[in-house]
Amino acid sequence: MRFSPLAALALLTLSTALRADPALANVYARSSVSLNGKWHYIIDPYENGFYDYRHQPFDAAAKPTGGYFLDRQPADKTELIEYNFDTSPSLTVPGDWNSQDDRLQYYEGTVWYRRRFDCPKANATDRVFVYFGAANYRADVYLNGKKLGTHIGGFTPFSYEITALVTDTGNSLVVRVDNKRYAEAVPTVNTDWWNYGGLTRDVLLVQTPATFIAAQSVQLAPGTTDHILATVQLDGPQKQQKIRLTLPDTAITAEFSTDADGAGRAEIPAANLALWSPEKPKLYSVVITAESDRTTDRIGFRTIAVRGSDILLNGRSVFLRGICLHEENPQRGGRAYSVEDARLLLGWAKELGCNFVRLAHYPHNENMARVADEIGLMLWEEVPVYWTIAWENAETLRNARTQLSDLIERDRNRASVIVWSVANETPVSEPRTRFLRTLIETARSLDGTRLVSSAMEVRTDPADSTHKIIDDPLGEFTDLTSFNQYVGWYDGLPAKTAQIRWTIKSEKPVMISEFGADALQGWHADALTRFSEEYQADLYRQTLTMLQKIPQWRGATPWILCDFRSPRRPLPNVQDGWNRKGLIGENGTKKMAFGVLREFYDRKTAEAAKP
Ligand code: GCB
Repeated sequence: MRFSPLAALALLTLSTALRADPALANVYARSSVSLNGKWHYIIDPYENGFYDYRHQPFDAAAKPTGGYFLDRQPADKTELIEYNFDTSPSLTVPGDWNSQDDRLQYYEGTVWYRRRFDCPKANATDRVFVYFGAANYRADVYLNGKKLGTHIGGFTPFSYEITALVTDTGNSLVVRVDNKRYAEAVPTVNTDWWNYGGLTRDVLLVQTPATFIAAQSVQLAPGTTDHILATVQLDGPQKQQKIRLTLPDTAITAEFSTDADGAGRAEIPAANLALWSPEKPKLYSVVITAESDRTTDRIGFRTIAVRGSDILLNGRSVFLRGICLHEENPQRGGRAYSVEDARLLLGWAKELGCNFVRLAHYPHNENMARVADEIGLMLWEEVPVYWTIAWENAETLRNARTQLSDLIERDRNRASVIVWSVANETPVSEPRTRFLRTLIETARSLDGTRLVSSAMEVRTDPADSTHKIIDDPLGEFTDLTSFNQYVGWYDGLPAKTAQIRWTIKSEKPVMISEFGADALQGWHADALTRFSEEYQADLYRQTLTMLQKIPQWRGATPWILCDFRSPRRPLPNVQDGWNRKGLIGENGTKKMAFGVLREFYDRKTAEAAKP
């Protein structure tokens, strides 16, 4: 498809009318058309799509024979001329490109996606948005040749309003996705997971009324279990509206108004709510009706707090029987994205006896939190501030804050989410602590009702390798003392666990955010042979014994539920590109250590059930 210069001019005029895009929270409750499915793609490692045509005599009438699409304004890249996508092959969206095309397994660079669609409007005044669940890492989005914007960050949702650009038929949506790694990016160049590229989550065409409910929060009012605090944000010309909120299964109902900025807020008496817990994951339907729009959601109500060394769920001390998870479906291969994937992964966590899951190391897709709400699992959600980050780069901080805020905005109504984590294993330094404190403040200012933490590191006494000290200065600002420790794997053999002495000054609850050992599923040897199932099972047994000596110990998320792909793991015939610390192998078969942890969690469950 090509645009005449005249059409391009018309688009430029329209673009000045395009406004910043409001958030599209609770998107799955909206009327939408899925743009999932087959998208044509072109692999472009040399960025030829941004070839500067101005250096060539450009004749709009001439049909180019070479090249496929060219950007006529490389400086701001606002105009895209498309050529022959139609003859290119297609990738399935959602889905990472690495597991769909052998040429792309290790690819890190640019791929151009194109999809055509029709968009008949239900009402002439409706607004239209294109919504992306995520694209890793950078996405430049063009509709009908006109640039909509650029999004940075591989795991958070974004949308663009296309009301003024979209036509009833024959629209062309082009997305350039680039998953190159950069030192100043979040995450940085160094990680221990596969850098899956592409349009990895749902793409939706969303229609809303002219003024619509752009964001809402419906949660227990802080410090209470009998009041709901509701906030609503309208977007559109008709900012002042009457809002009605109801929980149709109850007598709870409230009316309030939005102000001149479209913001509304009400504290609503809500006696006798059944509180959400992993044992009884009660969700209420919540209906918000404005004069011009209506949304529904299913929301659970619970409290989470820390008192001394205890984590209190609905006022009762709880032990977090957890496990870590990467967003990967080991059986199918590639990134997980669907409700079915969430049911598979979280179903395994349930089978393990968990009441808690750490979604490492970046925001997982929204289905994970929704399924966790439904089946009863508490969650730790995290942003990819991992290992080393450009701590002194202001743009890096802005990027990390945006990823964190977008995650909080997306999942703030999910009862399952109890912890926002701002980082993983970041070596202590002043600039790093300053950076992470800013993120902690961001999380607290957006959501004062959840715990905030970070997976910290252990320090070994230089004079005694069995003396472990937890004194990361960041711990002063987090709600939990959470740290990763690998005694018995990266630090001696499992028997060393029996000698460990801990110095943990803080009284806060200790949450062991990682421990573990690699094991190749199906490979058996004695308990001292690394990579055998026996070694891993023994490490689990001995580590659990060691941790019970920590008086403030209130939970663990061992590393990790399933084996996952990682380019850092090349050991032939053992790793073959997989991190083998899963309790479940790459084919979905459970290893011996799965049983060890399940037994321990069953005991913990039985203890908790005692009056
Ligand atoms: C860690 C990291 C995790 C790694 C794991 C390992 O400490 O937090 O991302 O995958 O160790 O297997 O070494």
